[in-house]
Amino acid sequence: MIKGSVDLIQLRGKRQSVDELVDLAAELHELTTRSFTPLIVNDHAEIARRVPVEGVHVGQDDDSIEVVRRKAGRDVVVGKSTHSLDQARAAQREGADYIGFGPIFATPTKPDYEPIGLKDIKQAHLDVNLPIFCIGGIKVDNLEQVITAGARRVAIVSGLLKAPDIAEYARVAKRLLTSSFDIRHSKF
Ligand code: TZP
Repeated sequence: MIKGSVDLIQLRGKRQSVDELVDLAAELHELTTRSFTPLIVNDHAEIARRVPVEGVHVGQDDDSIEVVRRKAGRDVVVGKSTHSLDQARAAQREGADYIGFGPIFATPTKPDYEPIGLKDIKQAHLDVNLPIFCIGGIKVDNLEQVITAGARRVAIVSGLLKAPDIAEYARVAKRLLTSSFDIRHSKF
């Protein structure tokens, strides 16, 4: 992923203990800092106390943003998962630095969540003045649809992890996102 120039990496280990995640985060952080890639840990703010990761990401049922900041004990980026326009607006009011927005499509990585589809992506960008990462079932093959629906940033899990060449997959995804941005902001 680093070779493919992803913009940030999230460490997500639903089955690991906090101690295991601390070890993993420490090992990963040595790699990510070399390329100035921010490393965000999922769910557990206490990891940010023990490892100099750049951020913590929490879900709707996890600690509040305020508690995350207190537990981290230092200035970290805090992101929040949102699954509707209401939750997206609430996360901004709560003080999130960025939000995840999805699942856009059905995905085995988050099987218990109803996909929200493409329809609210544009409105989310109008209502929420934060970086918005569309997530859920996004692959290189459907990325153009997601971009056309208004997405500027995406988070990809299984698409990347299952790619035969992860670096190349990341490069292709980035190219699609950047070229659409260039076209939208072109004067011609
Ligand atoms: N939150 C909403 S969907 C999702 C998370 C963590 C999973 C995304 O994984 P994938 O494999 O890219 O669909």
